[in-house]
Amino acid sequence: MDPLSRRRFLKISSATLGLAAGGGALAGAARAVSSSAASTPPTGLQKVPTFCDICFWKCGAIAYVRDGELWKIEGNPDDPLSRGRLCPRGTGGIGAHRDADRLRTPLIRRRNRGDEEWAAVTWDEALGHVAEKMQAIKSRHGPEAVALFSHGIGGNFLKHTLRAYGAINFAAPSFAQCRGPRDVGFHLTFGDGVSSPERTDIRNARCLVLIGSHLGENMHNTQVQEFADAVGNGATVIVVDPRFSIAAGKAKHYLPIKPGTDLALLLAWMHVIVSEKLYDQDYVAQHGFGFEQFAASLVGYTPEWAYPETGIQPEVIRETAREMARYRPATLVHPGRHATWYGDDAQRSRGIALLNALLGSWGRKGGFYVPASMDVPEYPYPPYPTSEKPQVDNPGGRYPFALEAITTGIREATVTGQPYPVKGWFVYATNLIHALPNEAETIRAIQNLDLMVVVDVIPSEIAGWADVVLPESVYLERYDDLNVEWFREPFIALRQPVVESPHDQKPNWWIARELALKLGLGTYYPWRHVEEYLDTRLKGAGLSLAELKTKGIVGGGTPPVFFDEGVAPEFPTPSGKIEFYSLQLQEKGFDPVPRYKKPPEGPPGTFRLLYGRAPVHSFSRTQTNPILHDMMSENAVWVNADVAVRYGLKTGDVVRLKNQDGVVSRPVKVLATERIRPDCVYLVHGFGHTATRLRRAYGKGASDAQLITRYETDPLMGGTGMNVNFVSLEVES
Ligand SMILES: Nc1nc2c(c(=O)[nH]1)N[C@H]1C(S)=C(S)[C@@H](COP(=O)(O)OP(=O)(O)OC[C@H]3O[C@@H](n4cnc5c(=O)[nH]c(N)nc54)[C@H](O)[C@@H]3O)O[C@H]1N2
Ligand SMILES: Nc1nc2c(c(=O)[nH]1)N[C@H]1C(S)=C(S)[C@@H](COP(=O)(O)OP(=O)(O)OC[C@H]3O[C@@H](n4cnc5c(=O)[nH]c(N)nc54)[C@H](O)[C@@H]3O)O[C@H]1N2
Ligand code: SF4
Ligand SMILES: [Mo]
Repeated sequence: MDPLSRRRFLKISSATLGLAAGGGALAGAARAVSSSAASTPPTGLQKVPTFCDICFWKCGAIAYVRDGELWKIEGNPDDPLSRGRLCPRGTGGIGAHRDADRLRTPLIRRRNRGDEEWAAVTWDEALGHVAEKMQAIKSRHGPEAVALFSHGIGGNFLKHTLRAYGAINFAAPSFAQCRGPRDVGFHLTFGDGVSSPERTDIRNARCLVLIGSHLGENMHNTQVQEFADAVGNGATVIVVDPRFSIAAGKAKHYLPIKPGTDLALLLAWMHVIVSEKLYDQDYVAQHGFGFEQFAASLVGYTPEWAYPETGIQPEVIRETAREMARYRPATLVHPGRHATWYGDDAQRSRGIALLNALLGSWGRKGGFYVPASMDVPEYPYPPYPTSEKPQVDNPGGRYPFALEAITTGIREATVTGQPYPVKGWFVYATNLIHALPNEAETIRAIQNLDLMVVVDVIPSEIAGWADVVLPESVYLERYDDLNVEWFREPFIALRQPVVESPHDQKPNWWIARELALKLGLGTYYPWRHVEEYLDTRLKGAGLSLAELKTKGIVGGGTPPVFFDEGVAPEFPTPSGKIEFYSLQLQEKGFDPVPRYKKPPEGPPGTFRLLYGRAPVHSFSRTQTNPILHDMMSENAVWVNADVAVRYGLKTGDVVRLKNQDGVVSRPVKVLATERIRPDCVYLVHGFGHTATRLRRAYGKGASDAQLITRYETDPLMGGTGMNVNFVSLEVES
C-alpha cells in the first residue's frame, strides 16, 4: 500500500459546462490536413487549434497553414495557460516538422547495439519483429519483464497496449529525476502534491521566494507570465541561487547561497518566524498537527548558526524572513520543479512546504490554489490482466514514500535481474542517455535486454541503442489523448493534426494499435481510428470531437479555488491536518521534522557542476530544431570571473571539464562572469550530442549528463540527486 494519499482535487462535472469556453471560439477553424497525400493541398489560410508539445506545459496554440504549408504557430487566446502567447520554444515548434534530421522510416539494427547501423524496413516488418520478441519474453519471463519508459501524454496509447499485454512496469524521468521529491515533501506535509502545472498563484503573490527556480530560463509559460504580472504589481521577490539567474535580476533580495545548503537557510528562516511569532497563528492552530514539537526542533537553527553553512549573513536571513511574514498569506515560497539536487531533496522540499504552512499560504490567494478539473470519463476498455508480481523498481518498498515508479529502479533491476528479470524496454519520447544519471549504467542495463524498442522523432542518443527504432509523427501531425487539465480554470484541450507527416512516420495511437493487433490483443482496440476514441470520451462529458476540433479548448468556468472563497480546507494526511511533525516519517525511521546535514565538499581544485535551462531549448530534444538551433547552437560553461583570471581564461576560450571519475567532456566555450559563485560552474542541460545522425547538433557544446556519473539517492522516495558531481577545468592548449 502506498503510505501517501493520492491527490484529491475538486472535480467539476459537465453540468457546469454552461459556462464553457465563452464567445472566443475560433470561427471558421478548419482542418488543414488533406485526407490523403495524393489529394490537392488546400489553398488559402487555415487556422488549426491544437496544443504545444515542445515541453510538458501543454499550452493551447493555433497553427496557421498557408497554401498547404505550415506557416506559424501562436498561442490560443482561449487557453488559460498561454493566454494567447507561446514561449520562444513553442513559437519555434514548427521547426520540429521541418527538421531535416528526422527519422523517416522504421529501422532494425544491423550490427552491435549502439553502432547506429540500421536497415530501413516496413512498419509491418518492424512491428511483426517486435511482437514476436515480446511473445518470446512473455513465455520465458512473463509479461512483467517488459518495461516502458515514457514521458508525456503521447505515451498513453502505448501504455494501454502494454497493460493489455500484461506489463506493469512504467516509469517517467519526471518523477525520480525531476519533481518527485517536491511532490513527496508536500504530500507528507499537506497530504497533496504540487502537480503540473504547479498550483502556485504567482500572479497574486505579494512576496515571491524562488529557491533555485529560475523562472525566465525555466520558461514554463504561465509561470513566466504570472511572474511578470507579480513584478509589475510590485511584489517583493527573493531569489536564492548560487548563480545570478534571470529571476535574480528582478529580485529585491538576492541570496547567493552556497550550493546544497538550502535546508539550513529554510530552518533559520523558520526559526526567525517562529521565535518572533510572525507566523499565522490562527491558521497553524486550526490546521496544524505537531506544531509544538516542530517549534522545539528549530531552537538551535539560528541565523548565526546558518551563516557559515550558507554564506548568507544573519541580518539578511532575519530581514528576508520578516519580509515574508509581512505579506502572508500572499507570500509564495515556490516549491521548484526539478528538485533532484542532493539526495535529501524530499526533506528540503518538506522544509519549503513547512515554511509555506507557517505563512498560511496553502489554499490562500497569492499562495497555492486548489485546482479543479472537468470530469471526462475514460474510454470503456475491457479490464487489463492482473499480475501476482510487484512492480520491479522499488523492491520491498525500500523507498517507502515513492509516489510513482522509479526509472533508475527499473534500470537497476535490468542489470541485476532482481527482484525479477527485465528483458524488454520500450522507450517513448525520453532520451534516457541525457535524462538519467550515470550513462554507463544505462548502457549496462541495455546490454542485458532481449528487446530494446525506441519510439522517437529524431535519431537521438537513446535511439542509437535500440534494436528497433519507430519514427513518430511530430505533435503538429497527429492526434494525442485529451488533455483534461487540473488548473485554476479547468479545461479540456485537443491536440489534432495540422499538417501531414513528410515521410513514413506514424502517430503513437496508430503504432500502439497496430502492435496490439500483432499481439492478438484486438479486443483492447474496439475503435479503429483515434477520432472514434476521442469522440467517445468527449460524448461522455457532454461534448463532441467536432466541437473540440473547432475550438481546441473547452473551459469549465472559474470555480472557487481558495479556502476564503469557500473551498473546504482538506489535508488528506494521516492526521487530517498539516503535519508539522510527521508520524509516518518517524515510523519508517526518518526525521519527523527536517534536520540539516552538511553536504560533502568536492576534491580540492574542483567546482560543483550545476545545470539548468535556457529559454529557447527543452532538455536534449530541441537542439536539432532548425529555428531553435539558430537562436542558440551551443552551451558555454559559466565560470566565476575571478576563477577565470586565475586560470588565465576569458569568455570564448575553450576548455574541457573533467569530473571526479575521470570522465572528460567535449570542448566547451567559457563564459567568464560575476554571475556565479566561485565554488561552482554551470552548464545549460541538453547539449553535447553524441548521436552521429543528429547532424545539426552533433558535437556542439558539452553534456552535463555525461559528467553526472554520480548521484545521491533520496532514501524517502528514490529520487536521484544529481548536483553532487565535481569538475576541474582542463585548459586546451
Ligand atoms: N543531467 C540532467 N539530467 C536531467 C535533467 C537535467 O537538467 N540534467 N533534467 C531532468 C528533468 S527535470 C526532466 S523532466 C527529464 C527530461 O527528460 P526527457 O523527457 O527524456 O527529455 P529529453 O532529453 O528532451 O528527451 C526527449 C526525447 O523524446 C524525443 N521526442 C521529442 N518529441 C517527440 C515526439 O513527439 N514523439 C516521440 N516519440 N519522441 C519525441 C526527443 O527526440 C528525445 O529523444 O530529464 C531529467 N534529467
Ligand atoms: N526553457 C526551458 N524551460 C523549462 C524546461 C526546459 O527544458 N527548457 N524544462 C521544464 C522542466 S521539466 C523543469 S523540471 C523545470 C526545471 O527548472 P527549475 O525547477 O526552475 O530549476 P532547476 O533546473 O532544478 O534548477 C536550476 C537552477 O537552480 C540553481 N541551483 C543549483 N544548485 C542549487 C542549490 O544548491 N541551491 C539553490 N538555491 N539553487 C541551486 C541553478 O543555479 C539554476 O539557476 O524547467 C521547466 N522549464
Ligand atoms: S511553455 Fe513553451 S514549449 Fe512549453 S508548452 Fe508552452 S509554449 Fe510550448
Ligand atoms: Mo522536469
